[in-house]
Formats: sequence, structure tokens, C-alpha cells
Amino acid sequence: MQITLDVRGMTCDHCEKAVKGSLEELNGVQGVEVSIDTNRVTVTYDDVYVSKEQMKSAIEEQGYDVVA
Ligand code: 9UX
Repeated sequence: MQITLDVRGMTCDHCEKAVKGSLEELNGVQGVEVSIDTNRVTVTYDDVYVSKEQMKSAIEEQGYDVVA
């Protein structure tokens, strides 16, 4: 499975790494691509182990907003 989330508030490389790292810690996440220029976070994952809601929570815990 692959999903692209619209994440607001990432403005520097550290933001990018915080979001990427928080997602990579989740069981079931296989790959994460972050573009701070387009606000897009694309996650490759296995939906048996992880849900979109869990991904959103992980990002929000880092202090960023998930629009979609
Ligand atoms: Mo960079 Mo991001 O100084 O919240 S870590 S803007």
C-alpha cells in the first residue's frame, strides 16, 4: 500500500527528519519520502500492521498538522 499525506508546518531539514523518523518507527512502515517543498509525505506500508490514523498521530505528536 502507498499513501500520500499533506503535512503542514515542515520548513527545514530537521522537520523533514522528525516526520520521516516518527513514521519509520511504526511497525508496518516500509518506506517514507518527505518533500518539504510540496508538503507531501508518501508512505509505503502494510495495512495489516499500521493504519493511516496511526501515521497521522505519529506526525501530529511531532507537532505538525496533517491536512489529508
Ligand atoms: Mo526547523 Mo521545523 O529549525 O519545526 S525543526 S523549522
